Amino acid sequence: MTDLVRAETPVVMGVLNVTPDSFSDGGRYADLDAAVAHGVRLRADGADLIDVGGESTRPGAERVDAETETARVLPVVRELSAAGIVVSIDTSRARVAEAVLAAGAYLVNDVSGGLADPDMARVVRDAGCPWVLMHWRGHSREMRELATYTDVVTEVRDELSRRVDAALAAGVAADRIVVDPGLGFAKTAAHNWALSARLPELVDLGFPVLFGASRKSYLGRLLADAAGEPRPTAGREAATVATSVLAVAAGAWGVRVHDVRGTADALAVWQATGSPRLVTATGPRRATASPAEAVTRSRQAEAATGGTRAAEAATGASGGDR
Ligand code: PMM
Repeated sequence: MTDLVRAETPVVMGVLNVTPDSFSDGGRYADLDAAVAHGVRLRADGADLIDVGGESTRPGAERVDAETETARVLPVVRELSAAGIVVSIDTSRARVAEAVLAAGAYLVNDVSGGLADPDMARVVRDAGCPWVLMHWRGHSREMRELATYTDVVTEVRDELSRRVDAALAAGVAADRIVVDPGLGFAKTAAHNWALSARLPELVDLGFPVLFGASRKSYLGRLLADAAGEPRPTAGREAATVATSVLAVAAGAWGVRVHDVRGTADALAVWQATGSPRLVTATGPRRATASPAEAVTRSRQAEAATGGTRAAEAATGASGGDR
C-alpha cells in the first residue's frame, strides 16, 4: 500500500460518519449497506482514504460507550478494507482503534491528540500506523467553555507540539505523525479564521498538517443570510472547497471533507496550475484574521437592518452545529 503520509500530492480524506447524530451527516449512513455504498462512492469521487467515525463529536454531544462505537464502525471498516479501500478510523478510544486496525484500517484519526485515552499511544506504536493528532482541549460536552486563547495560533501550535512530544516519547515513529488544528473543537469562528489565515505557522512544526473545515458552522456564519441566519450545512460546499484549496496552498498535507468530488476537482485544478503556494516577498503568507472579519462584518452590517442574530453569526457565539 502507498504510504499516504509521504504523499507529495494533497491527500483527500472523505468523511463517513456512522452515527445517528453528527452535525452534517448524522443518521444518513447508520445502516451498513448505505455506509459501505457511500464509502465506495467517496472513493470513486477521488478520496484517498475514507474516515469512518462512530461517535459524534459535535459540541454538546454525549459520549457513546466503546461497545456501541465499535459495533458501528467495525463492519464498515471490514467491508471497505476488503474492497481495497484505504480506511482511517476517527476515534479517541484505544480499544476501538485496536479492533479496527485488526480489521484492516490504515490510520488512526484521534480528535483528542492522544489525550482522551492514555493507551492510544501504545496501540498506535505497536501497529506502526499513521496517527492524526488533532488539537483538543476536552470532550464535546465542555468544549465551548474551553475556547479561550490569548493567541490561538501560537497556543494551538504549542499544545500540538506537546502532543507530538508525548507521542514520540511513547515510541511512536516521527514519520507516522500528522497534526491537525481541530477547527471547531474548543474554537470560535474567529479562532478558526485565524488558524486558516496563519496555517503556515502550523506547517512549520515540520509534520504533515490535516485540515478539516468541511461544512463547519463558521462557514455557515460567514455565509449568513440578510437576517443573520447561518447558511445550512448543505449550502456550504463552495466555501468548503475554497478553504480546502487555500489550506493546501498554505502547505497542508491533506483535507478532510464530506463532499469529495468538489474538493478533488478543485485540487486537480490547483495541481494543473503548478501547485502554486501562498507566498509573499517576505516568506510564507501570514495574513491576519482581518480579511475574514471584513467579510463577516460587511454581512453583519447588511443584516443589521433586520437581523437579530447577526452579532452571534459573526462571533460564533451560538449555533447547533460545529
Ligand atoms: N472534525 C470532525 C471530526 N473529526 N478529525 C480531524 N482530524 N479533524 C477535524 O477537523 C475533524 C475530525 C467533526 O466533523 P464531522 O462531525 O463532520 O465529522
